[in-house]
Amino acid sequence: MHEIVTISIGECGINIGAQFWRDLCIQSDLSASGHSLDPIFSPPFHLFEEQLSSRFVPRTILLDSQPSALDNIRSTDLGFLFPPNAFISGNDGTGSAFGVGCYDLDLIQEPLQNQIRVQAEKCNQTPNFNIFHSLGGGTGSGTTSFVLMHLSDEYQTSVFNCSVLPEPDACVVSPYNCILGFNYLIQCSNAVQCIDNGNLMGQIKGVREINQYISSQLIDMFKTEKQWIPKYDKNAEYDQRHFYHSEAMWKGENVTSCPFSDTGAKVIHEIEFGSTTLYNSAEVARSIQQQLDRFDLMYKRRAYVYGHSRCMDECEYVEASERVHELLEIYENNGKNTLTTD
Ligand SMILES: Nc1nc2c(ncn2[C@@H]2O[C@H](COP(=O)(O)OP(=O)(O)OP(=O)(O)O)[C@@H](O)[C@H]2O)c(=O)[nH]1
Ligand SMILES: [Mg+2]
Repeated sequence: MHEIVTISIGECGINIGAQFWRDLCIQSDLSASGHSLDPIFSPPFHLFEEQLSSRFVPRTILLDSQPSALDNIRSTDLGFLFPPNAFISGNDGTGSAFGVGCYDLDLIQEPLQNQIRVQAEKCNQTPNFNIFHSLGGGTGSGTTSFVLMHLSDEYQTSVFNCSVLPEPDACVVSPYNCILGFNYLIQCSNAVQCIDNGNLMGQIKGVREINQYISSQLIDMFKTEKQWIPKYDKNAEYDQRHFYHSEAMWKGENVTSCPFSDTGAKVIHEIEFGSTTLYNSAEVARSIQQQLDRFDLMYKRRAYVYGHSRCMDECEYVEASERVHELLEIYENNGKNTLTTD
């Protein structure tokens, strides 16, 4: 089985990553510093690297454009779980701008690329990658897009994204970040689990509790030996890939407490992992459509474009909108009569 290197990007990605590793340590009988509490039981080797004296270190990188979220993790007991070089941060943040997160990476680009290489070299074969991030933040959308391009250029392996869609009252430019980020997900990711923050916030009180819910799903998926992430195929034609990616666009739902189960959206594909079932259905398109509608409306008026477009070419807005429209058309055709927008 391929090892999996997990990259947490931006505040949301780092918070979800922290919850994921904390829960995984508990379930794997590891202390918060990664020491085995039960020598007979081994944690999943594809997620942890074993070091001397029964210590297990997550195969992970935590990355942000500013230090605060990383400092928070360092100040908890998890600060001992991750080695110092797993933390990579810039100084200034992105000001919620995709373009800054994607193209203005002076401080973090080299350490990031080095650390990805170091992690990959520790694996027996080229690892798969797993990225946790929001689509509403400038780092979560923009820097993730940079990482996706880098992985696609250098590693040609499978990439899974756990992508948190912005809630309706997220930052005003979040629809820009979201759709610009989707453009790269469609081109470079093999499977995307879309987490609908707005929907979850209506069902679960507290961000920590939401992260616990997300983490429980991710652990179900990643502990399994199932090779469920679609394989990278560098020879696939763009059209095939496009369809392939849309086939692999998941909306994670826990069958026992599924907030979306009564919508009647046609299920295109479904996978079960323990108590978690992932559905690929037209339902996911509804949340993306809402972001796209807001994106198109704002861009038509060029609202906030001036401040938001630092470092990037404006034609990316047009390209991103076209590509996401194309994706949603595929869903509309697959889940006829089920795709309605409010
Ligand atoms: N589920 C969940 N959502 C979060 C969390 N933290 C932030 N978000 C959501 O993420 C979006 C904001 O993105 P952030 O991750 O804070 O931004 P960033 O990636 O650090 O990018 P910057 O704009 O550069 O700060 C909003 O939709 C927030 O509601 C979290 O811990 N859990
Ligand atoms: Mg941030």
